[in-house]
Amino acid sequence: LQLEQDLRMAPLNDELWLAYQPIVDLRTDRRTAVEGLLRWTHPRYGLIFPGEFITLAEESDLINIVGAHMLHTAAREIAEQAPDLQLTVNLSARELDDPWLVSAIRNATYKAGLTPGSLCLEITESALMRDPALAARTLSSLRDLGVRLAIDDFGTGHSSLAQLLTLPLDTLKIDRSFTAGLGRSDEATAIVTSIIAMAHAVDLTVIAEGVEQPEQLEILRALGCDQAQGYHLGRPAPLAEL
Ligand code: G
Ligand code: G
Ligand code: MN
Ligand code: NA
Repeated sequence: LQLEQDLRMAPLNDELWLAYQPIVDLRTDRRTAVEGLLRWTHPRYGLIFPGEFITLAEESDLINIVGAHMLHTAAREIAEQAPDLQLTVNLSARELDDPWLVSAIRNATYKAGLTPGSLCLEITESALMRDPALAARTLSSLRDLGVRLAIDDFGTGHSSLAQLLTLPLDTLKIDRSFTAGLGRSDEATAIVTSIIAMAHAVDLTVIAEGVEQPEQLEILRALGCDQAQGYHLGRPAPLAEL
């Protein structure tokens, strides 16, 4: 409860900041985007990762406060320091269900001077499947605004693939558990191969997450994966360090 109160004050106390992780195009070997990831420097406990506070924030409207702050900060930093890079940010289920989401995104990009086309929103399968009809409407409005939409951690949910593919998505991010098995497990390699084929058949861009080894990158390249992200390509860091 104390942590929740601290988190509520964190944006006002300037304790939240963003680490950015590069996403690399496998055809050009160039960095095309960065994923913004929240960090909290707590005055007493030091650096806290989102794994330890996002779930707490999602239990209340706190996630909307934290998410809005995150979006404004990221949009401003990218517009000012790296306008050629795409920015991708994570949305939790509660943010997706917020009736003000579309106008909040419109305002944040406008205020920062970031074209909506430079922003991609990552949403997990489970967040999309909480209320698929509502998700479909929200995604269409976001699409109309010009932002890009990605499905995050793909392969970990239990959603109906047919239903997912009816949504207006641009990108599919293969969960790092599959990337980890590349070259080691025939099963993982087969799954990644078929995810890429399926995604390309419906014109989705594919990003492999969690690339830690050069061998994994070479396999992904050979399989025709479009982009990759992971410690081998760059760890999350403040924008100035990238
Ligand atoms: O950076 P790290 O690996 O600790 O992130 C852990 C999880 O927290 C990831 O699943 C990531 O999607 C999530 N996360 C990071 N930043 C944000 C954010 O700004 N909003 C939301 N909703 N989730 C985030
Ligand atoms: O759930 P989501 O995909 O948004 O989570 C992103 C998180 O994955 C980031 O917090 C980042 O720290 C973590 N991450 C990024 N690259 C790697 C990697 O190569 N290996 C592992 N284990 N985690 C990674
Ligand atoms: Mn993500
Ligand atoms: Na992910």
